[in-house]
Amino acid sequence: MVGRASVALMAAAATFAVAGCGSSDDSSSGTSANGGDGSASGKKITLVTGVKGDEFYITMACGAQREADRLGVQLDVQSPDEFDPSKQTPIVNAVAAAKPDALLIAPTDQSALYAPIKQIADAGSKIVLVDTTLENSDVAVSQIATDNRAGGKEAARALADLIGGSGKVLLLGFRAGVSTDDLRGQGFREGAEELGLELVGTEYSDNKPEKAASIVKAALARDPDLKGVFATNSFASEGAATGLREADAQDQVRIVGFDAGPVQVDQLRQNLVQALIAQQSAEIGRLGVEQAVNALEGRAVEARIGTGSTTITRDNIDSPEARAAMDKREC
Ligand code: T6T
Repeated sequence: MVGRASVALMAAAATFAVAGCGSSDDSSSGTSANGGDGSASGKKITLVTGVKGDEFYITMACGAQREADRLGVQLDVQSPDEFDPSKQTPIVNAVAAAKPDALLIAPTDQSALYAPIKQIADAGSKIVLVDTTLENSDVAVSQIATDNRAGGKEAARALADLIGGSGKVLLLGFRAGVSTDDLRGQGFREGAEELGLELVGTEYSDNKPEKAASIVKAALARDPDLKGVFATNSFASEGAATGLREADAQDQVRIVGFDAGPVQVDQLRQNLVQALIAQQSAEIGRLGVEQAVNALEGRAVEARIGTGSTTITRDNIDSPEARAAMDKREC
């Protein structure tokens, strides 16, 4: 049983080196560059992301790696094959055995990851929650995330603009019980209500573009006068655009998607998606390492840091702000 579990873990836990992430101020001197006493220098930090191959997390890991290089700490990045607590938990359990000095993690469920993370905190590692959070975040010294509720509200505003102020809209989430998704949905519902949009339903795509495409086609069959979709992450947005194209409804239904990875930006250029709410992915990773090092050096730590978002449309897609907010496939 143990053997089978560890083989599965090796297959699932993609440890990727973020080599080549170095910034212009790379430091290999091993001394702390943040004015601290350098006691964190050489310490080991592990970052566990939500899923492998997702440009949001790749970009976040790049920001974390640049900061780790700058501060002279070691960073190891691990990612499950799927955005699923049952895939992420064994990785966290293996990290516990390795006893890192600090763990940065994006929990894939608000409650299921609590116990696995707590065991690491109880063993003395500093925990920083990045991107997603836990219902009970007392295990963490710091948490850093986009203001997802505000982002969801902004999505409602952008969608209302695109559909002329009124009409039927669908909320297409990626997984209930994930803090980012729950908060984006909450903000969207609040915004839609304030603006008088008619919400016809909330559905979840399980982080699978194919499922998002089917959901959108079924929603159109139920409500042929559907006017808008808010897709709460990159995979939901990608699939929603595919679904509308397959239903030949891309001229009738407008999409606002969260995240701005390469596929989403292409879809925006092709007018298959009309607005993207982009996160400061690299900055979330950078702040995560910064706060972990502060904790390791006994310095003041910020319990909660909110990062902003940038709304990208075809009007500003080539602006420096929009380009800076786009996620990358590699560092
Ligand atoms: O939207 C991001 C992230 O913020 C969310 O928690 C999970 O999905 C993404 O990684 C995008 O795919």
